[in-house]
Amino acid sequence: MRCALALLAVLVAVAASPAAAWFEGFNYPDGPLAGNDGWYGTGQGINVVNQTVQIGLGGTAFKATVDITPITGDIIACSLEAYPGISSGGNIWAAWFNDAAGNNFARWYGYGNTARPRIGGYGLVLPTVTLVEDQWNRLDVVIDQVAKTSTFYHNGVLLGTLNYSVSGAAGGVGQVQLENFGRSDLPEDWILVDNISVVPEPSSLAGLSMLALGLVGCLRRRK
Ligand SMILES: [Ca+2]
Repeated sequence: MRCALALLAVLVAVAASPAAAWFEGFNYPDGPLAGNDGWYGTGQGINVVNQTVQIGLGGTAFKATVDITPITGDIIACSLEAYPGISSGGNIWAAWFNDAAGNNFARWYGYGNTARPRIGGYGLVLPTVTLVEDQWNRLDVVIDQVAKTSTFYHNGVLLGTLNYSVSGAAGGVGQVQLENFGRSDLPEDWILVDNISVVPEPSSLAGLSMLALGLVGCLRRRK
């Protein structure tokens, strides 16, 4: 029942918004992510593996980018799932949620088994979170375009809020990026990412964002 209510909340939120939600499940053939359905970028180490994306294993430093029809609204929820892989203690990956011009609203970055909230390349960070091993972890960001803040969650637990105004991001989320740091000194380190979504919510329904977050946990995970 709780799932049904959460699903209804999401459907209402999406239906009431002028912009559609965006979802990426990486249902592509194994191989480089770039080249599939709008994803671009040149480098090695961001690959589709069994309909998820594996980042790391050395490779080269680059970002796989997709430009999307901007998701607008006072409140925008951005989510992804991450499965921790081998970590040697050096940062190897990042996921960026940007505006159409590439200015950053929020990003995650970390080792193969950690994630840390940050704004762009600025020194605005929250403490590092260790991902739960042997399972998919949910990472959510709720962007408030009025307050210019991004609030981060790990598996539904509030991590904190950062103000992104320094980046100049505006106009909604228009670009998503996955980054491989190209750590040739950490050739075995990796992480999996899947099910990235960007969902607009009118401010009048902002309170429903938590229900939407709960929905993800209710849904049986798809490949
Ligand atoms: Ca998938």
